[in-house]
Amino acid sequence: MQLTEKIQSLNERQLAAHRHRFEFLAGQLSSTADVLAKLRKFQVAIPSWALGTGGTRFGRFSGGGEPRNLSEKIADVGVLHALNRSGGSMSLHIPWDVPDDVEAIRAEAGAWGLRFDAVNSNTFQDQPGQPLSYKFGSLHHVDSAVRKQAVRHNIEVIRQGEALSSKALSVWLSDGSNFPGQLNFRRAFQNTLESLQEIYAALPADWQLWIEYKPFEPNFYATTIGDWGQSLLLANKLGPKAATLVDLGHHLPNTNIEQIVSLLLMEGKLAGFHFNDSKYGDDDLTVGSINPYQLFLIFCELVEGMDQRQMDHATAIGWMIDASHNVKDPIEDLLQSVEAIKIAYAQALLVDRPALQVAQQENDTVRCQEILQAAYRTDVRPLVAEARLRENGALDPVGAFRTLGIRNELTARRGSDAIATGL
Ligand SMILES: [Mn+2]
Repeated sequence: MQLTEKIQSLNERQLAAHRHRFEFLAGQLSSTADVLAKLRKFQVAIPSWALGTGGTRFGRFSGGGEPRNLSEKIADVGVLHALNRSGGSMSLHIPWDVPDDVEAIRAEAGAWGLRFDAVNSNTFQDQPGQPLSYKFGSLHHVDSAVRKQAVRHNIEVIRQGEALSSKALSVWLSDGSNFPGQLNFRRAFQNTLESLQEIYAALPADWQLWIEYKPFEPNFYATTIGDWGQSLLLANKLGPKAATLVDLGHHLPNTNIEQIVSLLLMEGKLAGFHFNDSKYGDDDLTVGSINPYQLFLIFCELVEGMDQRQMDHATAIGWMIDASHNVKDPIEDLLQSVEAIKIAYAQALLVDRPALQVAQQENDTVRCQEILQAAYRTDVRPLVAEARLRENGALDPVGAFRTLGIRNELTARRGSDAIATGL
């Protein structure tokens, strides 16, 4: 039996209970059809680097059956997408996932109904045989020869992405300094700008350059693109094809990320998202596992800001997960992450915006909170499940993954000591 048939037969067993929950919820809402249509369209790109067990600098504990090459990573995302019908694209990391045979890789992805989202360059590590080292940075390096090498790599990544019909290059730099006095901030910024200008010039007409920021790690004194202001400064100087990418884990504790999102959207400079969750730093935990309320508030700003600019929620910006799983099955973790994103999105769609606007205008702070939290405290899971059902996905993706014994099957095929490439 094919996977989709197995999913359907599991769904049949759960259908009556689901119908009951869904109809109870739909009876309370005025916008069910609209929310369902938006949920069905909404897709989140799965990163090729999140399909194996992650680890920390202290150790890594593999789970078995990890994908050993790009084809197997595509198959894992294909399974995930078949289960939740919301992971219809992949974001590749170059050079971790360079396709040997582009046509074959395109065909494999196509067979699972997947496309390729933004490609990610990597100048935070040295690769075997690389002439010059990135130990002291890449695009900001004091030595122009190192900068040139890093620029060439990024242009090469664009070419790889073009072959896969990607439309964006995502750049995250680890460039920075560990000690005061190590670097001239202004010169580092200028070097970065000039390097990015060369990369920008190599972008195809319909491509974008997404600039990610991060306050610390691996450098612990200063990061050359340390926050959204520095990223936006670069994006504005580069031009209309450049924008700022927000990684939820790349903020200092208690940063008001929803406000950042609101203003970047206002400026037309929000490239997209790397979703994850964190307690302290760049913890890369399952989306919505620590602070689902913050995720909801971010989606409130996204929905409000995108509607203001008449942007298509599903396609106008990049939606990606950037997480790492140390103790969970990576596919289960990703299923949970996508679910958390869709729940937050659905809740944000339920906010009574006209009423909120009136309450804001009247400085009725109590009413404002009531309106937001009425949406947040609505259990939208039956709505998200119904959207999935209508796309022939599983009513309960994690449950289906377990009941169908998918990990055991993968482990039997790939081995219990298979280790994902690239991490
Ligand atoms: Mn990221």
